[in-house]
Amino acid sequence: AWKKHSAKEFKTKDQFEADVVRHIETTLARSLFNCDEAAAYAGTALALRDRLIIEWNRTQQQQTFADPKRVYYLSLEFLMGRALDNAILNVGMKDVAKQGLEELGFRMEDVISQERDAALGNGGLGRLAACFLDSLATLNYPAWGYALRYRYGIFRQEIVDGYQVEVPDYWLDFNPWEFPRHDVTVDVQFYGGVRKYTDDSGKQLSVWENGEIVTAVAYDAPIPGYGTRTTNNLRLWSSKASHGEFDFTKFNSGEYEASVADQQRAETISAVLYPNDSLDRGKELRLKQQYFWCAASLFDIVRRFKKSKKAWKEFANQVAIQLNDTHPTLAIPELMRILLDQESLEWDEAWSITQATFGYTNHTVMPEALEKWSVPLVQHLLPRHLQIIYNINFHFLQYVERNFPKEREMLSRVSIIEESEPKRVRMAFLAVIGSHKVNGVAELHSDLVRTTIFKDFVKIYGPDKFTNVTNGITPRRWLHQANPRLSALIASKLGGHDFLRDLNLLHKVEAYVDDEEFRKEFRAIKYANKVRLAKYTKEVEGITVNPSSLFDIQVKRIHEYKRQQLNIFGVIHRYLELKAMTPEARQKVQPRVSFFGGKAAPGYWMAKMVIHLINQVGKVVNADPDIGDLLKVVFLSDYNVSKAEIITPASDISEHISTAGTEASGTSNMKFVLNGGLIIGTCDGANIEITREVGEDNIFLFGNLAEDVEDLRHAHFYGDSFHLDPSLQRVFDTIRSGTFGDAGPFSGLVDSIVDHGDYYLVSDDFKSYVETQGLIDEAYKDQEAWLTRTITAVSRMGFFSSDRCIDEYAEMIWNVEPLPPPKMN
Ligand code: 26V
Repeated sequence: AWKKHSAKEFKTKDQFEADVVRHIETTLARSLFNCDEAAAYAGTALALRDRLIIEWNRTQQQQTFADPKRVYYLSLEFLMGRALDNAILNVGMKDVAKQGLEELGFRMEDVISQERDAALGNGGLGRLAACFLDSLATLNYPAWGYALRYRYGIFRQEIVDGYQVEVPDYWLDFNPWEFPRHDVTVDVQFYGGVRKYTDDSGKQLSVWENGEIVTAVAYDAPIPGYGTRTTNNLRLWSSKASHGEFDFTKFNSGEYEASVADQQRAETISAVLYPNDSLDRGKELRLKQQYFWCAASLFDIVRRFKKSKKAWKEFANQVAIQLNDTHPTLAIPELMRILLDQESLEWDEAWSITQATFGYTNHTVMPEALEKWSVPLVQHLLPRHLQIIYNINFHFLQYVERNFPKEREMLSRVSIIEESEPKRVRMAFLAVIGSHKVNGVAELHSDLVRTTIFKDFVKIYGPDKFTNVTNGITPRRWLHQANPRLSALIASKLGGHDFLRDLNLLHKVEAYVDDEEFRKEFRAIKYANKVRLAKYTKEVEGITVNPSSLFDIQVKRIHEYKRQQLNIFGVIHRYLELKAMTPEARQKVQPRVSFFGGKAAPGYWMAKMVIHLINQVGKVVNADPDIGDLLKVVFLSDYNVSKAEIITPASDISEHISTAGTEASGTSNMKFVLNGGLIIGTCDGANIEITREVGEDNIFLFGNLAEDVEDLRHAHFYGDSFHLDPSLQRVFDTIRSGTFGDAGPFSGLVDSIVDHGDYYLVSDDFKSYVETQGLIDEAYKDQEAWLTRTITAVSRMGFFSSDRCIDEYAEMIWNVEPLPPPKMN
């Protein structure tokens, strides 16, 4: 009943065309006669935006009027990618736009690819947030995202001499999707001090004062749902000096330079996305970003709540705030500060409101990624918040002491304050204590959360506070948009595109697994997608690959725990085996292309050396006349969301091979299977649930299990002398001999395994990895059986929609209901 028929309302292709032309000629002041693809993109985006804005405004009016409980998703990262294609799809104008553009002499694909990615994120955590916004709008939940408007998103990656070089990503040149709200500002304070005073009624209060003020300015972006008029809001905060252009007092007294410097210092806060996704370096600017964003968002949320004139006890019935990892944890003491110092609530009432409001999602159990801020730094930057944190800790520890009088050692283990030198605030503990629910992102991960990092807290609060919500992906972008032909094939059999809103309907595809016509088209689609990637690879990386080869793809951030090194060692092993074969033996070999892609954090040496090794191996292997098409190695530079849309549908096999227990979920694993590829993977993250859904025959699992990791690590240090599989030894010898260029840069990689305990268990899993790749080669030769497996797997992927995931959050964590979309008239 909530379906809309916007294509009709949005009139005809002629009107669409007229709008595009009008925008090109007036808004952009360009002539149609020298209209290039960039101008065509701009005109199209602006024309579409006009339609979008109407639904957006109505949705917001509707939400203001109905005043339902809203969800606020606080995430420092939203890896949105391109907006145009998604907006066209979601407002139901695909055909109109395509035809209109054709008449103007443009191909839709070319126009769409003019847009720069909005790359405000590092990897999985940021892309998950973007999928969630899509699902929240599609399911008609009243929801806002809050983040920072970074001037620079994640860096662009260039490969120079086989090494990663980072180039700034200035993405705001032309961004038709954001709307500055110069009237929506919040003044945010830093530094200063706390003064205690007694009010008229004799109550003791605190005030934080004499700090430095920076102004947050709101920029809004519309988030259209698919097949609904609901268009939600993503609000990004930009920082500027509180006195506007420059400080007039300073300016008038001749300190022009100082006033400009002040201005720049303020703008630095939202200048750049931190390109790390694991190592926490505790930089002051990062803490400033976090507080700036939390304070502005909380002020905005509280302002909206206060308009409704409801009592404070209603706050958590009107507001659900989800913390995407610990990055927004300062929102907890900030809400306490507002309730205590500005609204004069008593501690207990303020605390119960706060706890009922927040939910916290954990995305990693790896110790080096858990945020801990030094107490002196917090004291300096946020003196009032430190007091509140100490108070929260005091109340919490008292509770623990009362309930577990015999376990005094527990107190120091669970304290928010780590007794190190200097002392540090454990943000994850603060997030757990200040939230009513804590969730992990896949079953194994949520189990590890409960049994490792938050074990004591399960005992303290009981098991119900901890839950699992397995991640998902939006089928709009990751099926329909990335793989339109597969989406069309499925639609032709299922009688329409309803599966894009209810992905469980995919199960009906399984009925066609033996349908010859269906199989033929399914196979042709996969081949076409491989041809497209081959073409891209030739154009961009200058490497020729044969689309009939098995396409093996590993694209994700480069990290030791994700084990791209295991993959490239396996590739080297394959190369050595091929070299040792007779020409006759080579005839029987399954040709393969190994694709890699992903960014390394700029300061992460090991990750950068992995990139270098991949490129060096590629140079040698790709030029070896003995090898020809039997093996090619490609590093796809600057992996991002829009490139993922080309890469994902082209895989036969994708690699998700993290050390068991280290990858919280993974989401690209879901994308690849949904697009008709199979997985080689470890028993880690969501791979386990994917196996349960698609069946053990339709996935290639290998390697040690999470439960054995600790013992294996121990054995590396204390066991009998370290012994390497001979084939891995041979790989290392080959690297050391200089076959892939100067071995110097690679010594760290090899030594980390041979001399430094092989923390990620590459040596333990190597043999089983190589054997499993052998099974894949054999299985791939039976193309019919392979096709059956891929079709079966696709039909069983319904569970991994982010729509399912968002419904689970809504029910188990937020207690929110959808709001019927606005009526149009
Ligand atoms: C941590 C840190 C630490 C301090 C420096 C900046 C920074 C930035 C991001 C992070 C978060 C790391 C956690 C993360 O990205 N986890 C990934 O989340 C995905 C979505 O749940 C999941 O699929 C991946 O398995 C998980 O690695």
